[in-house]
Amino acid sequence: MQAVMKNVDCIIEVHDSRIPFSGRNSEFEYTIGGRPKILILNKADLADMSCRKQVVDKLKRDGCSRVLFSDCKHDSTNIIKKILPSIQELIHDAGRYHRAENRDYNVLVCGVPNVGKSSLTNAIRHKYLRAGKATQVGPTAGVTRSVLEKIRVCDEPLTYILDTPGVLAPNVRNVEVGMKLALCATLQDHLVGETIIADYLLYWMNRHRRFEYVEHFGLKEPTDNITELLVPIAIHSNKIQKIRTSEGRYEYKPNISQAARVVMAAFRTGKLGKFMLDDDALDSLSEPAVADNAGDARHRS
Ligand SMILES: Nc1nc2c(ncn2[C@@H]2O[C@H](COP(=O)(O)OP(=O)(O)O)[C@@H](O)[C@H]2O)c(=O)[nH]1
Ligand SMILES: [Mg+2]
Repeated sequence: MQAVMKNVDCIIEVHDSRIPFSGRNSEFEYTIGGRPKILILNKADLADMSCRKQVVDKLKRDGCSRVLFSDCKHDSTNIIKKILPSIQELIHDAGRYHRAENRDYNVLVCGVPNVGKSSLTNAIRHKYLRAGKATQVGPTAGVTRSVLEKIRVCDEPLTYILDTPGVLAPNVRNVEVGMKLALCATLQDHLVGETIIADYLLYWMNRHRRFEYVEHFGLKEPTDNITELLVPIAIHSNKIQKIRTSEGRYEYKPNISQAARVVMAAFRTGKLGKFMLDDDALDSLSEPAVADNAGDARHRS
């Protein structure tokens, strides 16, 4: 990525709207060397947008002056149309001193795996050229495998997007960040373990009093025991495994990891509602500077 950087006029960093802070790699700022950058928070269709303003304010404070939310699946807000003009304006304002003689624009799209870089490139290309998919899209982390694809997305002005595979390693500061990244499928599931990811989701939902899973999976009441959630799901969705015992008999057991995959799929397709997994980063901001008594009590609880 560093090698192609000299021909790049602008960077689109793509990340997942449900985790606007977790996993983004600040070291990357050194690599882009002051080039104009736009941050696209994708999968907005799956994100709880009620704290959108707080998210944008915090990102601005952290140095991301241009932030757009996108949804490549439906583009209900028609944001795809606004991305290219926004980039062209940024490039124009930045002066392109190092590539002023070139008439074409090169935009590098980057971000951690599976946040929708290829989907976004395809959506922009489709908007301007009415062309089909130029870059492969996949549900699992790490689908774009070749080193770099240069894709023409617009003729006037001639604009190319350089789509990278997930060469940016997510910045996993702590276990919780790792679990959020795994839940949003930016890490491959088997690296963390399906049951552990589902258990984190259950913990997160209970902590936030988000009990949509109770009704969705037909439970009687909330639970904080992952087995109590997964066993009925396995039985109900016929995820049963045949196991041979040491005495040579066969036993049938609920397949817990397949049930965990059902839970993750429900989360990842929005069936459990919309989420802002990074709201803890926002809470600390909205904390009053001088805590009143009620605030203290809230904090202790
Ligand atoms: N719900 C939703 N899914 C998306 C969106 N954009 C991409 N996806 C899905 O996310 C997965 C990864 O997309 P892809 O473009 O391959 O990600 P990349 O690895 O960053 O290039 C695919 O299954 C896409 O269909 C979006 O805005 N909303
Ligand atoms: Mg890709």
